Amino acid sequence: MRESWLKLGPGRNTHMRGREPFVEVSWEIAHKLVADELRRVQAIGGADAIYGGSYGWASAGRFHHAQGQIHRFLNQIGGYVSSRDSYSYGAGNVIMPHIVAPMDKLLDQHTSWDILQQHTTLFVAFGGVPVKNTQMTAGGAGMHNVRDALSAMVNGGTSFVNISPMRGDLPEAEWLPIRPNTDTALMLALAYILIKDDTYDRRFVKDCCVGFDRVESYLLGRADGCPKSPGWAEAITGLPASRIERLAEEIVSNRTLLNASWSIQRQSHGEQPYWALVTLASLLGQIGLPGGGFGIGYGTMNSVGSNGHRLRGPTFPQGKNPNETFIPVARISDMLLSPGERYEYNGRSYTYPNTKLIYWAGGNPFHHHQDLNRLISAWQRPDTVILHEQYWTASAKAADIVLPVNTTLERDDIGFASREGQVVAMKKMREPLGEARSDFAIFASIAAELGIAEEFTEGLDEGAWLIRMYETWRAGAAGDLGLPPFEEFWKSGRIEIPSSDRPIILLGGFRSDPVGNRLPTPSGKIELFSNTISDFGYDDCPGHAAWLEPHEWLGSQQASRYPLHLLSNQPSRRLHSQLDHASYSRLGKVSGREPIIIHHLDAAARNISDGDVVRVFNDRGACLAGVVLSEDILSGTVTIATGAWFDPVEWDSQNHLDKHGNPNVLTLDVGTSRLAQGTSAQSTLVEVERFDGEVPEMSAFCRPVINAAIANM
Ligand SMILES: Nc1nc2c(c(=O)[nH]1)N[C@H]1C(S)=C(S)[C@@H](COP(=O)(O)OP(=O)(O)OC[C@H]3O[C@@H](n4cnc5c(=O)[nH]c(N)nc54)[C@H](O)[C@@H]3O)O[C@H]1N2
Ligand SMILES: Nc1nc2c(c(=O)[nH]1)N[C@H]1C(S)=C(S)[C@@H](COP(=O)(O)OP(=O)(O)OC[C@H]3O[C@@H](n4cnc5c(=O)[nH]c(N)nc54)[C@H](O)[C@@H]3O)O[C@H]1N2
Ligand SMILES: [Mo]
Repeated sequence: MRESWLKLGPGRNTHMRGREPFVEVSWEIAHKLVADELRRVQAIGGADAIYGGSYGWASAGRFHHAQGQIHRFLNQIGGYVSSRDSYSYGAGNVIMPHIVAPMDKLLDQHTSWDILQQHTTLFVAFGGVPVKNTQMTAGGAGMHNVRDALSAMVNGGTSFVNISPMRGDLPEAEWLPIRPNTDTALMLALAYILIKDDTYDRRFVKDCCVGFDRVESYLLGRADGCPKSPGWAEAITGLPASRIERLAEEIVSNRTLLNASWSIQRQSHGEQPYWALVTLASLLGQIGLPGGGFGIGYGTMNSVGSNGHRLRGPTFPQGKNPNETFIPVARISDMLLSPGERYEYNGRSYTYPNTKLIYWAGGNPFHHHQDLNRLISAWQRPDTVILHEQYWTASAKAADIVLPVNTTLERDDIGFASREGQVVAMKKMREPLGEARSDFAIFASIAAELGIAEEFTEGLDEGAWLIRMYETWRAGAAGDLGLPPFEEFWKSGRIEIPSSDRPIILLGGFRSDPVGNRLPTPSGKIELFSNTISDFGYDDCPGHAAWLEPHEWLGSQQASRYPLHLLSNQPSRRLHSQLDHASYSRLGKVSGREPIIIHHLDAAARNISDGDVVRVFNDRGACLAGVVLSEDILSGTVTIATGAWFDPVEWDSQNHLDKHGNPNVLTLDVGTSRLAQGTSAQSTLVEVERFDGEVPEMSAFCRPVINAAIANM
């Protein structure tokens, strides 16, 4: 427990979060204090006073998944404020159902690599197909197929074009180094050429789309006097108009797959690149053909493009949240800083609740959220912050009550992810370290304090829950697979789930019968123009795909002060911030700091050499990083991967230096638009200078001060 919280009570000295000693207490005291505090907060503010959005990955099987545990618990005690959408594809999640279909439906149907291999002759990748990202899948990867699939396609003669500020996103390809955040302009110009040259697919547009006229008028510049021509796009994207012209010819004359990473919608107006992608693919008319059309996420996770069985896994029942209040997940600082304030989301107006208590399990907001200095201020608002963790992450250091959780190696679980072809008996490898307990055991004890032990556990222990979950699944969702009973499964350790034998082609059914297989959009067709969105009246998300300037990019005014565009992509040596303290991640550091990739020319202009420690800064914050010089990044762009443990010199909101290199001290905390309110992390400008002073020692991986145990109170 944070010292002031324990000695003085909730809400006291909250500005000291992150810089005060902790005091160790027994589990019994901790359970009781948590239960009492939950009761107190419920009495003064109801479910609206408890933020339990608890976004994050954790790392577990189907039972110990922290999100399932915390949400079941909070549902049963009376509800909480939840979070919607994701940091992964917040903008995509809201825009796609309006124009094609929900993201999860689309991701589940992505044309499998074997079909692409047979049919695709040109693969155009906005944001590449970074193989580093396919090391994982939510729930656990099975066979890693993407690297082999890419090689097979290259060997089979498929051409690849990598449209990205970084060559390494798809090294097998021709590299078109695009200025960050300008993909929409390129896609619109390609669509413009298809219309101008009359090479677009009139039949597909007529049978499968609505709203072509409006888009045509916009592209040709009838509406705004500005044709979205290759010359127009050259000025924005930095790619030569002649190359854009040729690319338009190439996509028309090939069986072309147009892929977009998720990163390109994690930017201001992040709805637009996806709408523009769907618009371009519709004009091309290959949607629903084997190997043609669009993809949204080849190269984001191992499972995208696998031909594994689409199947829900065994589930730990969460029940229902009796409280309807939610926030779009990336609006957490806004919520904490502005209770009672109104905001727009997806066509409706909402009010931020007044948060008194944050309860988190399985996430690291002081890694994942944008503008961490702003988050520090926001984090001081609630009376109490409770967090379950395995490690002393920055978020744990900034909590009032930290409940130590055991790791995946210290408990039994069932491993499963859709399309990964297996279910795994995740057997405990050793006893938990120290007094760590599972999230389930912790919630069960707090539930007992609150008098609802039986509701939470249903009388089952962890082992009995695994059996129930497996058997319910075996008889239900997995009924067709003929799986063995639990005991046999557990003994065998792993069961393979056969691949699906039908070829999977994204939107193949819709293409062959657009009326019989109508899409879940209002028109049943692809909406190149959406009346629904247009009627929302948002100038930051109009009724069709449009080029809208990002808040920050190389073409904006701020670029004169902060001339480098900072990208923060997924790290190749870890999953987000997890195990950053372990040797594999630390081996990737440069001069002890998180690497920043800088182009030779940008470095030379600043007198910076390989291996230097630099200060990266803008008006929102500053961090140190270790320089990696490169020619494989567009000059004017720099990259720091996410996930270096946040390590401020001082834990207050005065924009202190982060000693380690977490890009989120620099990123912008503004919603993508009023439509989706997703994260705009990739729309960030910075400056970089050599750090000539004495480099401060890192403390990210040090424990906070923990005072001796208090036996009873
Ligand atoms: N600038 C920038 N920021 C980004 C992104 C970006 O591209 N740029 N990407 C965003 C994206 S897509 C994502 S998904 C987020 C990821 O953000 P997070 O999901 O918050 O990141 P993780 O590091 O995976 O955090 C998981 C935490 O759960 C803990 N944990 C593991 N197992 C358990 C368990 O069993 N129980 C409990 N209680 N805890 C456990 C781990 O120790 C770890 O601290 O980051 C987002 N942030
Ligand atoms: N190893 C590893 N793999 C992971 C994760 C991890 O933490 N570690 N996290 C997983 C999670 S939760 C998610 S959501 C996915 C995310 O998947 P993505 O969002 O697709 O992955 P990123 O690595 O953020 O971005 C991919 C590339 O996009 C490029 N890019 C960035 N901005 C732009 C732009 O404006 N235009 C263009 N054309 N390119 C741009 C960058 O060069 C970057 O390398 O990755 C998953 N895979
Ligand atoms: Mo993500």
